Amino acid sequence: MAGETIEAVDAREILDGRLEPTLRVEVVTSGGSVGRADVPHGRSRGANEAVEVRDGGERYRGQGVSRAVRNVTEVIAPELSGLSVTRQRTVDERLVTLDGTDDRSNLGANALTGVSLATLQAGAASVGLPLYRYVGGVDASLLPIPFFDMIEGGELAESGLDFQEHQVVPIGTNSFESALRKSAEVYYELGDLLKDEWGASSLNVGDEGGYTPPMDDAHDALDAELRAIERLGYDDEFGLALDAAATHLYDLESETYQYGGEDLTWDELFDVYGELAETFPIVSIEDPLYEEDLSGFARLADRLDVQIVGDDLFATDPARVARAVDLGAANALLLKVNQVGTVSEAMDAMAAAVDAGYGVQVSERSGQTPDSWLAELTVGLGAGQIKTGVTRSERVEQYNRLLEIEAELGGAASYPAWSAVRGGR
Ligand code: 2PG
Ligand code: MG
Repeated sequence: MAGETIEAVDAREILDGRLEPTLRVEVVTSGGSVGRADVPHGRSRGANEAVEVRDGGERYRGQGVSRAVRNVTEVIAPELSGLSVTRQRTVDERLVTLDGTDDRSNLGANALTGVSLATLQAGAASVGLPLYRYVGGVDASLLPIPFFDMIEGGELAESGLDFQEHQVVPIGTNSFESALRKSAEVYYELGDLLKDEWGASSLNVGDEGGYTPPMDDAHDALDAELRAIERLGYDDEFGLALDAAATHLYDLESETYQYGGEDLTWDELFDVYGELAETFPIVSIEDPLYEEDLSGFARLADRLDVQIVGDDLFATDPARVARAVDLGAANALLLKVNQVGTVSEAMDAMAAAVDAGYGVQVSERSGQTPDSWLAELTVGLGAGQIKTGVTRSERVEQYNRLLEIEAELGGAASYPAWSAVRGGR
């Protein structure tokens, strides 16, 4: 049976969870199958990410995406018409060629990401499979360990904390359902504790639905999380983690990190991580250093027995992953499709990481919608780790979809041991 071909590609401007414009792209096939995808948008972005096209001007303070929409409907759509919808790589290569730039700034990483993901969805629909099974085949059964950003700082909140995310990680349960339930209980308990000790304004949430207590020391955030876990008797089932997002703490001129009201050298910042890792049950640190310090990432991965995740470091770019892997920089990849622009390139970045024995954590952006392709893709790729915030519907829908997938899989579903999926093992 000949597969279905792409008949139409459409796009519209919609708003994400921060009420900021983004694209919703729809691919329709010759057989009437429909694939739809919403494009995520980051705030704490790295310099090596593929570039979005935004309108500028006054509309939506310059953030409108009508130009990117036209790039989809007028430039991309006619070129994809007639291609087999299940030939994802052919479609993605066509998108990259059509754009013609290294940083995707011509048609826009937002336009490319939407078309690439909507093609993936339409491909899955055309063969009657859920996305996770279409991507992962009959073997797709590994649920991810979720990283919950329960206390926010950095670019994503006004708490006063330097690090961006202080995460709680259920590494000792035996199903996704119990991991989610126990994490939710920790979230309630943490809310009570923060309200008592740091005031009711702590309960205001940041971009990813985590609390924003008026703290300025990571010790306080991690300590509150740990005590909430202990009060519930879950000590053996949780670890803690950080996204330092240190690119945003780094001052290029003085070559120091602005942390705790001081300018820290690499060695001083390293001591901060060393001390935190000794004091708290930290299992993973994302972007502990700024995005170009590859040798620093290698030294940290060597010296600390925790997972070191590269976000801005890799920007989901297969070439950057290959270069870093050669040096032993970090030991896990944060995978964000829109950092690179197409699903195939993100898969190439993952393959390079997995080949080197690195862990892989599939990640949201701080701006997204309830479209749950992220949950599907994570299971399809068998990554074993996901990061998608805490509360707010655009995050909770990912968890709800993962619950459904686990139930659909029944006895075939597996929830990983941390030791089996972590980087740096
Ligand atoms: C990060 C992300 C998501 P943003 O730094 O990891 O948590 O932030 O999407 O704003 O880049
Ligand atoms: Mg990050």
